[in-house]
Amino acid sequence: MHLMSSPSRRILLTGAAGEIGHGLARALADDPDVKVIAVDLRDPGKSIRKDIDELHMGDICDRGFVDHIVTMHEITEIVHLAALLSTRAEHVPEKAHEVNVDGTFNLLRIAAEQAQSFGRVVKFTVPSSIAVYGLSPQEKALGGKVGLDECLRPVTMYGANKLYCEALGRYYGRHYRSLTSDGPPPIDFRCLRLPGVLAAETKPTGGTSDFVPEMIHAAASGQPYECFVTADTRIPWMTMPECVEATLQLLQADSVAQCVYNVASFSASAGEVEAALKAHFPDLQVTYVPHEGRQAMVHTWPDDVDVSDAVRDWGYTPRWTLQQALEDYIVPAVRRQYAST
Ligand code: AKB
Repeated sequence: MHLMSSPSRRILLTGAAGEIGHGLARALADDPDVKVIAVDLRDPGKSIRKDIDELHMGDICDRGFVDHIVTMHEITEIVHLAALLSTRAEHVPEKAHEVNVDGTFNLLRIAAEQAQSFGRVVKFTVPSSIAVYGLSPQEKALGGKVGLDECLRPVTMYGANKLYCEALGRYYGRHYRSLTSDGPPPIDFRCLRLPGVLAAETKPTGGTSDFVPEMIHAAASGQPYECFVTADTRIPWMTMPECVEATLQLLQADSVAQCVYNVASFSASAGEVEAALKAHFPDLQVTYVPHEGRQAMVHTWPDDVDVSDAVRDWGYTPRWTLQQALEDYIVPAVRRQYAST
């Protein structure tokens, strides 16, 4: 929380109650030049309240609600995290489209109007996902790193929503009203395509990459874990501190050559994570009972992604291997978490 009267960066943080929202709010809390105006449908809880300046509970699809907040605070940046993740979205695809696409469009439109009325560009940052990929079984079998523009054939509502929002953001950020406008586009759009994200402090819900975070939380709380994908299911990962750090790095970079960047730290299968976790939690018991639909979704996601654009353009550095991530962050943090509950 900041006492300074008018911080020059006024950030609207949507989806503040989610896992990344908590981490970002914490990381921004000590910057006296930043005011965080958090938005979520639900109360983010006590732990985040000390880190934010204001909380507004409401729906990002409600134009009047968002318009009022953006105008009242002369918002300079939007970090838009609110979304329905891939598994949840498959249960309610029309609702997912409303939140993931209409919500994003609403915010982009309001940000563009805000930029035009105050004569300055509004920065807009949003996470995308490896769900934008849709590898065929043959492409998946090849393994290895997939590039930014390869295999973009999402099979899920969430992946389709995210791929479209990447394009929509690129339009607002680079090509807005290209036939009639002679000024710069109103939005500085930046997007991180995230892998599975591993947080020790919070449990994920609604995602299809949840099998590894769920396994970690089961290990730390002494519960057996029934994994909904096969042991050889492999996707790229990063930890929550790395995700927050990369988001801040992208936000703070002066200018960026591309609108969308892949990030990830390591690639690991469910079975490799189980083996690595057993070095810390030898009693962990995992059984593999694949869920046909969720397995099929993850099977279209790459084993790994090419992050070289982010490394070159704004200094992204993957920090940890699986073993280092467990030793340096995940295991100590989950142990603390379960010791205090
Ligand atoms: C999900 O599983 O839906 C997300 C993602 C990979 O974007 N964690």
